[in-house]
Parts: sequence; structure tokens; C-alpha cells
Amino acid sequence: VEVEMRTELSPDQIASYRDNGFLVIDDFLTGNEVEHLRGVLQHAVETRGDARVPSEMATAGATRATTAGSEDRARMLDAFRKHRSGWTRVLSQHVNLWQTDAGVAEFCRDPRLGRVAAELGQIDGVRLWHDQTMIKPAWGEPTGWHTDTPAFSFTEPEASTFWFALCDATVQNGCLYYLLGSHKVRVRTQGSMKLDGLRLLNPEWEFTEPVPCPVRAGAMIVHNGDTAHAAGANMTPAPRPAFAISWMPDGATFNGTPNILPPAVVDRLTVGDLLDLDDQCPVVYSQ
Ligand SMILES: O=C(O)CCC(=O)C(=O)O
Repeated sequence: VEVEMRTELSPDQIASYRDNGFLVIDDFLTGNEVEHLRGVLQHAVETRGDARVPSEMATAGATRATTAGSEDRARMLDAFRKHRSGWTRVLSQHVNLWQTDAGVAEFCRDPRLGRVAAELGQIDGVRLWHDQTMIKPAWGEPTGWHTDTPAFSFTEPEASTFWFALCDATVQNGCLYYLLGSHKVRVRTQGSMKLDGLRLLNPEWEFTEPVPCPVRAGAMIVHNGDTAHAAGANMTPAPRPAFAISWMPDGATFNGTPNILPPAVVDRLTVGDLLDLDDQCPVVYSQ
């Protein structure tokens, strides 16, 4: 599948992102492209097995996929229904599939995606921080309020996350919610990761109405890493699969937080070091 992607941004879209802290791009991927991406991710998740991050693969007894490329829906859902305490009731997440799967790497390292991140962030270049499946299971719990950047290993502003809807994301099955303009204030705690956690992120946000973002499959939602977001419960018997890519501004430096960096990489880093590790966070676009 030749991936076409709607990567041309209008000045209005950029202005809206800068002001609101998020941007919905409907029909970013076509129906065929969504099917293709779902198949690629199914294969990558099956290969990864129970390992959440690549460095866990050796110990998690990952099994080799025998059903590569299958578009069988039931099998894909089964691959996504991993049993690990804590996170599976909210989201099933596999991180940095690009490092263990060529198809995911091809998608994530597409410079057209990187250019969108650079244009919205008004930065010269971007590196791939991490990719992550975001599969809210059938009857899944809500995703609590949080911002992304405080969890990352760098503190520079203008990180962003692209969230690809792999099915229609509805108010019923757990679409995303955003707090308008919340990226303009940097909050340092991660809050309670509960639905009432907004006031913990920032007491001034306690009485603010969030914006629900129901979208069709193929939409891409971009949010700034400092934008407060959450997702509703999945009140349906079908999973709500999504895929996210988070971008780091090129030139960002290590702040001491390991986040998804493997222990061997963290051991070699000192706070203040440039995060220019091409096999860990490769440049995807540079002006
Ligand atoms: O998909 C979700 O429920 C949460 C997504 C999210 O937090 C993110 O993409 O940063």
C-alpha cells in the first residue's frame, strides 16, 4: 500500500494548533491505509509478545508471528488483548515497535510525518521519541488526565504526539478529550491519572469543560506534549485501537528521566547530554 497521507497543512490549521494545543485532521489516512496500518501493527504486536518495550523481549518469551499480514479482525484483536496487570484495563500498550518491526519503522520514519510535527511545533527538526499502541480494550476503563512531556527524558517544549484512529473513535468507545489551551501552562506533576485528576495537574482547571474529539477511522489528532488530555471509558463490546507517535524536538537534552530509554542507554547518559542517539531516537525530519 502506497501511503498517501494528508500532510499539507493550511495556515489556519497551524494557527489552531498553536492556540488550542491540539488539531484534528480528518481523513489523514484512507480506509486502505488504515487497514494496512492495522495489519502492520498486528504483526508487530504478535512478534513482540508480552514485552512492552524492546529491551524486555529477551525475558518475556516473545513468540514469533505465524500469521504475518493477516487482516483477520478476530486475530488482531486477540493479539492486542495482552494480559498485564494495571495497564490492560485502560490501554494495551506496546512501545517502540519501530525498533522490532520493519513495517512500523517505515511508517514512523516517514519524513512527511516528521515535517508535519516540525511545522506545527515551529521547530527545525524532529526525532522519533517513541511509538506506542493505544488499544483500549472492550469495556476498558477511562484514560485519566495527563500531559505527555513530564514523562519524557527531555524538558524542551514543542514535543508532540500524533494519535491515529484505527477505528471510529466515539463518545461511546473512548474518544480523546482535550483541555483547550492547556499547553500554555507547563504542569510538572502527572496528576492522579484519574478522571478527576485535572485539578491535581492544575487547580485552575477543576471547573473547565474539556473538548471531546470523536473521529472516524483514519483521522489523526495531534497534541502538544504539554496539552492535558484523557479518554473516556469504552462502553462497547469491541476494542478501540489507536496508534500514537511522539516526537522530540531535535536538539533536546537529557533531563535524567529514563522514560522509555533502555537501562544500558541511560547508564551512558549524563543530565544535559544531547539526545542525538540515532538508533534510539532517529531524526525523521530536518529542514
Ligand atoms: O488513547 C488513549 O486513550 C490515550 C492516548 C494518549 O494519552 C496519548 O496518545 O498521548
